[in-house]
Amino acid sequence: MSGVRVEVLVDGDWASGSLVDDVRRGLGSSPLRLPPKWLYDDEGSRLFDEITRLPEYYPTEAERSILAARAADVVATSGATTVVELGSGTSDKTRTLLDAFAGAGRLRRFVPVDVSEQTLRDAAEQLSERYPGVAVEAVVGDFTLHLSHLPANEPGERRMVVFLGGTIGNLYVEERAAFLGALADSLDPGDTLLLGTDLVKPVDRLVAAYHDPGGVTDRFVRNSLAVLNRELGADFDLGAFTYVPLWDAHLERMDLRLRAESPQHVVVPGADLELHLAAGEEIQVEISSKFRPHGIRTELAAAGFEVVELLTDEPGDFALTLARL
Ligand code: AVJ
Repeated sequence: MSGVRVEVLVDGDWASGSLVDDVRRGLGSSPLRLPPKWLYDDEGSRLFDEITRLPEYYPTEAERSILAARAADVVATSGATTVVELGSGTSDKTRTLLDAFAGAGRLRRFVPVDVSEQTLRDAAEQLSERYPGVAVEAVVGDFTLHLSHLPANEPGERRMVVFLGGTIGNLYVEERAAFLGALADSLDPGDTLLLGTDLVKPVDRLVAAYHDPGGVTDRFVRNSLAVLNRELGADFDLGAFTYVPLWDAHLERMDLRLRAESPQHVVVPGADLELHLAAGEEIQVEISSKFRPHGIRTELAAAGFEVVELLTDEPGDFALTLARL
């Protein structure tokens, strides 16, 4: 018998429901923006995977190196027996952490949470085989909406929520506060959060990480328009836009945009929307916030978390923070 259980909290159709609301809200007002969640259809997920292997894109390797060096330590300090992973995807990097848990004989349950049902099911089966005796309770859901559905602690046990890759940087500062607050509400005292955040660094390296010469990141960001064409019957001309990766020095975030090079008239029938873009007008497709240790501590403290360990890789490019409620 397989030790996998899957709970489905979102509609099986990837783009159903909130895509329309998100597009109405984001493209129905100015400045124009699209939530980054919609970058990850099958093609987007494939392109993102390619990004993580680009030499310029340092965060994946940096985070992996911290996990490789410190996972055993994190496991011991957390005292957790359940690991919940938000936005788990293939749970690739998480294996290092789960191996350390399993090696310490501590892992009872793994709860991967992701919106991509098929990726999640495949990962859950593989993980269940790799860790026999561990209950894999996958949740197909949106981690910004479904935190209250996480499985409860058994008496005397603790959970650790892991949120890796720097994905929290996709959220605006007020969204981050709401997310961390909701997470704190769904956890018990003693539960921990392991949070990956990319760190502020010289602008040339930041921009290079989002502007690879082979144009993979360009295709990834541009794919958002292809998603709207396919899912909502829109008629965006993908070639009429230029990819613009900006470093916003004031807000300390990468700001990834698509700029219309000439006036564009676009219809989005599925969202009952008509757009008139002026030449030079931009759509913000993703932000990727960069952090400083002090800011990480402050934002976590505001939600009620206390930082236990703030670990960085050797060059100080990326941070993994273990915080306890
Ligand atoms: C998956 C959100 C962490 O912000 O670096 C990479 C996404 N976008 N290149 C990031 C991304 C363009 C990535 N996160």
